[in-house]
Amino acid sequence: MKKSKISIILALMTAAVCACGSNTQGEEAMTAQNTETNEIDERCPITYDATRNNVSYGEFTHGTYYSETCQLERGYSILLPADYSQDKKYPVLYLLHGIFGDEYSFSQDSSNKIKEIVGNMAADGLIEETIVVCPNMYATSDPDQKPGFDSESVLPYDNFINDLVNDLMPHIESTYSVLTGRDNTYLAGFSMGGRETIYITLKRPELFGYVCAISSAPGVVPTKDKFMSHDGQLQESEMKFADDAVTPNVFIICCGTRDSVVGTYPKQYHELLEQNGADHIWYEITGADHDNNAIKSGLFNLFKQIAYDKSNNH
Ligand code: FER
Repeated sequence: MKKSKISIILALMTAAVCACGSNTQGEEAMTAQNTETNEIDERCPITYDATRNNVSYGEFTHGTYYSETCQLERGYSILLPADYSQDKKYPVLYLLHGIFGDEYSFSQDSSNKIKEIVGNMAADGLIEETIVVCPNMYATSDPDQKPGFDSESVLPYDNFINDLVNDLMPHIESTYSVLTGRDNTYLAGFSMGGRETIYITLKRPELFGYVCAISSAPGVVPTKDKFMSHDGQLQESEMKFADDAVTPNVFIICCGTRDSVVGTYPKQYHELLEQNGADHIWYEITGADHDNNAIKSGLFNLFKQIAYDKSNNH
């Protein structure tokens, strides 16, 4: 056979294998290999952030709730599983955006692959089908107030703990068919959302069993960076759980090694938590900047730890 013919046949065979979707032996082997341990994978494996043609993914929709905290009607995006049904109950992940973001930051950026990661991991039976709620984290009662790099302009982010706990979570729990309690309630955030994730987790650890703070912004403790001076939500010695507190089953702090925005602040949080005896997992994503590589990694590893912990401990 001529060389050109052979290469055409090879190309067709490769295309046929690729078109088969996820149920190739290779991917199944990868699934088993990657997810039966609780080891961290620095990068979200391709098999989890890829669109598979045999999986139905959920879609984001938008909802509103009345916030007593802000005295305003406020919005959120929500990712319901494709076959969401009132006859089932689902765990919920609250996912917090970065500075200048809003409830559309995650839902309108298809590159973060949230739908795919959650859908693929559920399709493989690793995690339960999970609802993802993306709030607007700027909890102000003044509709004209805008975020910025000064103490007053970031206060509404620090106020989000009140809006989340007192207004949004009760709304979600009474509106959707959700499992409640800390083992079914997860919290994650990126950058400014990572900072608030750490703060909320330390303040209210009884509410969230599984937590991941990705590329967290400075300001949990006092510091000055290239953007502003931070008064600090907590003193360094307070960066821990209360002595008698129940603590998260999984608390991940992670960051890219090339983060050009928050630099080594996440590592500093890790070191403070370690010094103060607060249990957590710390890892770095080699080569990742302040970007979706870090987000995909954090979300994948959060769900992987949830899968492992729930099948081994809970
Ligand atoms: C800061 C550095 C980074 C800061 C916020 C950020 C409020 C947030 C970045 C992001 O959300 O992407 O000093 O102060």
